[in-house]
Amino acid sequence: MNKTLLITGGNGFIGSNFLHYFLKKYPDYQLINIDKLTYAGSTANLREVDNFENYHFIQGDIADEVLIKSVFSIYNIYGVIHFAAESHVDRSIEDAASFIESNVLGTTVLLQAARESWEMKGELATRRFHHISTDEVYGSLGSFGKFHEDTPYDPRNPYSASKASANMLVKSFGNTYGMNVVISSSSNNYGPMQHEEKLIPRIISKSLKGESIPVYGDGKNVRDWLYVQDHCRALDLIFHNAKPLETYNIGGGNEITNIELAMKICDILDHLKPENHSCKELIAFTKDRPGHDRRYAVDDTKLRQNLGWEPAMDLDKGLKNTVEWYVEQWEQVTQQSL
Ligand code: NAD
Ligand code: TDX
Repeated sequence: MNKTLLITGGNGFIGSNFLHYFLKKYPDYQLINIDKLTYAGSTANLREVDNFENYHFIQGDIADEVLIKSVFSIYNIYGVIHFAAESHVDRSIEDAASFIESNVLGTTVLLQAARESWEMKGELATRRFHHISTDEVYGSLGSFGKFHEDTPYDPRNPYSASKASANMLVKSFGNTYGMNVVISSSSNNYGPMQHEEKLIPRIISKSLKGESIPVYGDGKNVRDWLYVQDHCRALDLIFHNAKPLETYNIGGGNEITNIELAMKICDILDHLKPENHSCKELIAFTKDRPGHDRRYAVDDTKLRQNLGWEPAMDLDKGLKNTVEWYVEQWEQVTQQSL
């Protein structure tokens, strides 16, 4: 049977990597991508799959109730995989409003439209709503321990507060209406097509431009890096196999401090572009992010044991692939402007 899935935020970093992966793996699914094309959404990210017969694009806002309800009435949506969100912590610290609008209200509009449509068809318990969430909802760790699926939420910045709110709304639709919802909470993703505002692409682009590379505070905050393709494989397994109302954590198994990560990227860049500035000399410690979470790490034993997933990408190789991808993009742009 041809199934139609609604993907939200497919022009962003993870959504576009997921669409590449899913469109090729499942030619029998029809995928509808709804994306507002904010500053973070890029049509270039989907150039390669744009004219696939099983892909359709709608430019629109998930918080637009009329639009979302009409999507559910026109298409027979079998499942929703919900990526769309304002995703950058620093921006949420500057102004939280768009995070509430897209992440909290937008998620609620989607849940409500899916519920109404699926209830009418008598399929509320069988069709699936998958919310893509983050380990940031659990708060900040000290030197030891990891977040588990049942760790209480303790979001500490407006972005993570909006994602925790969205998670709770998703769970409430499962509990209250018997909707078939699942949540996956992953650690920091990296790989091609990520926006330059995020740490890894920022280090690369600043270095290529010969500009100072800002490392916040003492640079010893720890993140656990997950290659985006490994995340996509986990999402595939979770969407197809998780039980209703389950949460799965997804980790990379690559905990590293920001400064050690910056050094690794600089080593790769200095090797690839020896004619450029020394990347390491561009690193500058700056004022810390307010309320900066110290360490994130997730325990993803449940995903490994129940669904047989494990990350395939080694951090050094993943970083090399990522740096090479950005350097190639950079070279294309600079050649075009000559
Ligand atoms: P991104 O910022 O790169 O992309 C977000 C996409 O959503 C963009 O294409 C944007 O145009 C779209 N969008 C934003 N608001 C919208 C709205 N109101 N209506 C329709 N489209 C809208 O984000 P990302 O890094 O790809 O993250 C995707 C999801 O994964 C988010 O929900 C994020 O919270 C979650 N997540 C991200 C990471 C990470 O490391 N990047 C880790 C864990 C979880
Ligand atoms: O210029 C920088 N310098 C710096 O030191 C930037 C942009 C970041 N940092 C630090 C802050 C963090 O400790 O690097 C770390 C990573 O920062 P981000 O790339 O902004 O990611 P983070 O805040 O950890 O959040 C990310 O992971 C969880 C994503 O942006 C979220 O969408 C996801 O939910």
